[in-house]
Parts: sequence; structure tokens; C-alpha cells
Amino acid sequence: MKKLPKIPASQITDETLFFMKRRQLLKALGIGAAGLTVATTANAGLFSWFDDDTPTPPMTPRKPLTFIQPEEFQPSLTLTPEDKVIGYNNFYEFGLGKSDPAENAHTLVTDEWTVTIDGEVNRPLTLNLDDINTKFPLEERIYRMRCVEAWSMVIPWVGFPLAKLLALVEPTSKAKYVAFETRYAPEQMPGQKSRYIGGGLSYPYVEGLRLDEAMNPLTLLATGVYGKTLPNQNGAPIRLVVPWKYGFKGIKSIVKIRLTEQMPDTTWNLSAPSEYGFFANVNPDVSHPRWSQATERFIGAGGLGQVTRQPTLLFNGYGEQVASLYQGMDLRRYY
Ligand SMILES: Nc1nc2c(c(=O)[nH]1)N[C@H]1C(S)=C(S)[C@@H](COP(=O)(O)O)O[C@H]1N2
Ligand SMILES: [Mo]
Repeated sequence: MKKLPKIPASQITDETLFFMKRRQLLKALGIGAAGLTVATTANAGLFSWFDDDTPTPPMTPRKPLTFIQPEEFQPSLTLTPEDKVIGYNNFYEFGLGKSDPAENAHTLVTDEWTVTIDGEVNRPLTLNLDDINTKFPLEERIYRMRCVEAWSMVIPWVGFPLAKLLALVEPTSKAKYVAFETRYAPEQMPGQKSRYIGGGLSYPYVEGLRLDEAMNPLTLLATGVYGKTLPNQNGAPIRLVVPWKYGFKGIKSIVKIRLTEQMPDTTWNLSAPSEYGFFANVNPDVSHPRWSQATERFIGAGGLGQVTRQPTLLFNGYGEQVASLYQGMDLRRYY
């Protein structure tokens, strides 16, 4: 059997813990079977995660999608493997742990979905699930994804530009912002009714963009990932992807899109305004008050000992397409 290296405590990340089986983890930590006897209630939950016979969580079936693959969106980047893209998530409506969404999000029922688009528009619109899946030609786009927690992935999304939907509803001259809202269904999303499960955020989760950001050709409404419809944990049936911004801007399981004159509230800004701004552009030079954003941990195919630290790129590497949106703005002030 292959011998696992010992990991110094300083290098144990939530990802390392997440992707290791319990036995491997104990070995790597240098804890033998005897070490288990010191397990306390505090870490019992942690160890039970890695139980080798943990059943595979139920997952709503995903349908294959038909899409084009525009060359400009097929960069030669190493993809994050599918099991990690759909197994390591942030979706606080289903719990705070990275594996909680994959384990719990099957309770969200998505087959009667509608998205309303209204507010400062000439032609308000309600899309049903069929419209969401067939009204717009789908594209596959490989984008970098940078979470504000300093980890990153490269993800092949399938979706359509938000600009195409906005063109249909015809924003009025008063429209300056676009506000988004996640479904509110506490009986299906336990984090919405329990502060303990949902991390004390206010629900429904809301997000927003300035209209020019929303119209930028990179801004995507994703209905799929890895060639198939989204699993619930990634925000089925439709979620936002804004690749030059921190991941929390990418609001999941959207039911409302409203064009507004005033800057809308955003969930993380409401929760901790000094830590999370409205803009949330990826920026290696503007630290989070509690950690540096200069580098990030790329979640690739590697397991233990293969955690890749890489420099964070301004606008997550999409400066050529988006830097002009922020000309003359102080990015430290508008974080
Ligand atoms: N409704 C809702 N949307 C959300 C979140 C959430 O907790 N609730 N988490 C955000 C965060 S912090 C990130 S990093 C991304 C993660 O998307 P992924 O799990 O598909 O990678 O979703 C974002 N969208
Ligand atoms: Mo995030």
C-alpha cells in the first residue's frame, strides 16, 4: 500500500480534509487506531464525514444539454474535475460545510420553476422552466471561478449571456442596476429557517450588478455544468456566473431579476459590509480584512500534497474584457 506523507498542521486545509478518506486522513496525520480513542464530540462529526461507507448522497438527475463551444471561451486551462465542482460547494441554504450542499440540496424541487424579470423594463417577462432551457441558444464557457475564501476552480459552464435576456425585456432609461433573488422556500432549504444551518445570513439570498456589468458579454446565466443541467448544489435550474468577481456574486437558483434605479442590497454586504462590498471584483492588491487575496489555492485533480498555490489575477484574469468598466474608480474604496 502506498505510504502517505505526513502533513504539517499548517498545510491542512478544508479541501485536504474534504477530499481524503477518513483512513487516509488519520494516517497522514500520524494518528493510529489508538489515536481514535481521543476523538471528542467536537471532532466526532468531522471523522464521521470520512467514514468509508458513507452512502453517496442522492442527486436529482441531470439531463445532457446541446450547446455550441465558441472558441474564445475554450481557453487551455486545467479543469477542476467534475466531482469537485459538484461536491465542494458554497450554498448556505443547505449548510455551511463544503459537502453540505451536495448532501442536502436534493430537497429543493426545481420542476415548477419560474423566473420573473421586471422593474425598470418596458416588457416584463416570466420564464418557465421550458423557456429557461430552450429560449436561448446555449454555449459552453470555460471560466475561472475565484471564491473570496481564496480558493479557485476552472469550470465548464453551459448557459447564455444575461445581456440576451435583458435585451428582451428592454430596460428603461431609469434602469441602472440589476437585482437578483434566490428562491425562498424554507421547507426545502433548511438554512433559510435556521440561523445555525444557514450561517445567520438574511434570506432569500440577494445579489446585484450595475447595468453595464450585467450587459457585459462575459456575464452568464448558467443552466448547466460539465455538459449537463446543473445539479441543485450548483444552483439549479439557473444561476449567475460573473467570472471577474468573487464567487459570492454568482447567486444560485434564481427566481427574480429586477431592474432598478438604486443600487440593490446584496446578502454578504448586508451581513458584513466592511468585508464584502457591492463590486467584489477579484483583486490581489485589496486584502480581505482577515486574509490576503494575493494568492489562491487551485482545486485541481491533485489530492493530498498537491495543493497548488497560485497568484491571484486582477479581475481574475479578465481585465482585458472588463477593466474599462471601472476606469477612474478607486478599487480600494469600491471593493
Ligand atoms: N443562493 C446562494 N447563492 C450562492 C451562495 C449561497 O450561499 N447561496 N454561495 C456563493 C458562493 S460564496 C460561491 S463561492 C458560489 C459557489 O458556487 P459553486 O458551489 O457552484 O462552485 O456560489 C455563490 N452563490
Ligand atoms: Mo465564495
